[in-house]
Amino acid sequence: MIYSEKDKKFKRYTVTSALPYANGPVHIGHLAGVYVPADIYVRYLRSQGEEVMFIGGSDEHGVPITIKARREGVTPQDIVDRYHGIIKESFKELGISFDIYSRTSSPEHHKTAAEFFKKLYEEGKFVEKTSMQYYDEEAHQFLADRYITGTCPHCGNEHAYGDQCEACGTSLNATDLINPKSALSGNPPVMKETKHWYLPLNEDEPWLRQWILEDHKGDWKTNVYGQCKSWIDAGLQPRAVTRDLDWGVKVPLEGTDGKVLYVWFDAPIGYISFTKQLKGDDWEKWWKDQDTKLVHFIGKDNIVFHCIIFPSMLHADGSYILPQNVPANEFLNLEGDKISTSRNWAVWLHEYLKEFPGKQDVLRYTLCSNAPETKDNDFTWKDFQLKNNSELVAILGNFVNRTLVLTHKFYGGRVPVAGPWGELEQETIREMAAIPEKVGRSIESYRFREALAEMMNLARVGNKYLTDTEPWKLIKSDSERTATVMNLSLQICANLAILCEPFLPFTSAKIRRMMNLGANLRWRDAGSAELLAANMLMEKPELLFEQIDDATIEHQVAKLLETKKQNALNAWMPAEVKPTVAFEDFGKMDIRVGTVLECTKVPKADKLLKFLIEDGMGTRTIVSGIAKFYPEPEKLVGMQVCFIANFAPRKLKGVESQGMILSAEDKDGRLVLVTPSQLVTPGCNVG
Ligand code: B3M
Ligand code: ZN
Repeated sequence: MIYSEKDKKFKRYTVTSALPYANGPVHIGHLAGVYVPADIYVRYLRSQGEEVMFIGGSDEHGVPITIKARREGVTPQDIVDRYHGIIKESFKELGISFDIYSRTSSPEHHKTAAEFFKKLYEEGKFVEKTSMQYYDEEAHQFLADRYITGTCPHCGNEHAYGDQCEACGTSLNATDLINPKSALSGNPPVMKETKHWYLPLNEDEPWLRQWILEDHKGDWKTNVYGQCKSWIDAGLQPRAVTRDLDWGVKVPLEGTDGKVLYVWFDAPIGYISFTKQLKGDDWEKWWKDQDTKLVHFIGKDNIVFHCIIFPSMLHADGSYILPQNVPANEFLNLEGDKISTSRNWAVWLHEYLKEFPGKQDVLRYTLCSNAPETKDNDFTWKDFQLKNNSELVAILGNFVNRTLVLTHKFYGGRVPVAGPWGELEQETIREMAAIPEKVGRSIESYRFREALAEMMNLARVGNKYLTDTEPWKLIKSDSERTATVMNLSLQICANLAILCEPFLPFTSAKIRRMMNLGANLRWRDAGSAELLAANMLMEKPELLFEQIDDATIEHQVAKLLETKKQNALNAWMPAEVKPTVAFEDFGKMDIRVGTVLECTKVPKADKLLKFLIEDGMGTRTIVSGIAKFYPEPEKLVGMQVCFIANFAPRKLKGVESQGMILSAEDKDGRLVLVTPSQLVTPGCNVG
């Protein structure tokens, strides 16, 4: 029974999840924002016996993919083949239960997207416009925004892109950039005329206003509704749906070589073309029947595309339904910092799966309970450990395990016959019976954190019941009542198997296996205390969850710290040049070359090396703080170094140092001795 749809009962559900760009693997931000909630939703609907189709796939077009390919010296197809494979496999392993996971580089998709465009073109739904755009004369190519760099007019950053300055976050037009340069040839681009097709969104404003701001007031999430409202209130502009680029769906018109559909035009059509791949001739009812409920799961950066542009495309065609809801989440941060692919600041799904085998549900649980539903949220490894140890292990795992262990101990694994329910049992059953509807209502309103917490409450009810009745003691005094207690506890376990399935499918399958439940128990059965017949045999219990220890967590945190260090190195810049000095001032420094005669560690000083230097006039002792970088000082003997010969002598750890040896400090803080490129006479001057 669907709990929330008072006005309309839908016959079937088309559920889509944003198509990740195939230019990198999937990380926890994608999962928490889109795929985990979408999967919970569809698993729940299936358990409700609803007819559901869950669509996913890779978005394989767009400029970032062509740029990455160029950088690596491979084709865009190579890039998307690589990441499509990784993404598809890792989703599957996490139990994201797509009915199809396809890709937009497939011929079927190209055909569907081209036909969609063609139809709108033939019906005069586009506006044709010529405009001046940047062109690279050496590469013979129009330049997409990302292919132009230049100086940001707002902050002066010299590496701003044609669509955005990443230093100050301002969104730009390519023509705003000062000193624009082509990323292809490095040359300044020229302006050249080009023709494109535009979707006249300005004409869609009245019906969009009615449909989103009136009809869906109160049922779309406030973040989604708010973004749409500010777009519409600001006035919608015609939007180009073609680009000068050679990677993408070719514009299906004569004389349009070198033009493709804009990636945001073709990608959402992917939802439709994948449906055709999956359903064949039967595809239309999933997109054109008013009794189908269409729901798009996306991240917040995709709101305008799914709430305004794609609906306008569907509306222009005229034969499609529009989404009933577009539940978009905010962003998930990682350890207090924005997740970033380019800075490698992420927990990558495929790596997690390798490092935490069998722990898919722990990640699903953590991401759902922490999902950024109403505001940005933070993932920390400490919290991951806490959620596992004090919730999954201590509450859910503990209840199911205690129940099954006692059943084996007392009854050889068979469900005991219950006597009449007492007052405590009736109260417990009442609490249990109320939970499925609470969980269902929350899921249907896209409040997945709340839904998960309600599901866990059932395990809490179970634990409390065991604590109140203490069957491990009761068995000595009242075996009949103990049988009742154990029967009801087992019934609660069976209920948990049903209710946890959308969130924790692997755990649900494990409970079902241990309890011989089979797959036919569905949502409609939940809430009942008669799911298990007396004498049914339970398998030997295994732990549902294991403790995660501090060392495991520390290892993950250390990995992130290493990334931070690497990023700092990558961001390294030479120090600013000091104020000018006069030639005479430089001449005051007496820099010379000397040959190392002896080199030893200074006792009780980890940083210091003591050099004995042949300086042409005799020998001198110099102490230098580079011991950490030269662990075998004896190997320096015979080498020539540069030193300041007129440096005032000073005592270091009891040794008098008569000069200063020159070394270069590299970006990682390493000190490296400066040495002449050929052997020279000791004592000669450097200048
Ligand atoms: N490829 C954008 C993104 O990952 C995107 C979604 C397409 S959904 C049709 O942010
Ligand atoms: Zn800027």
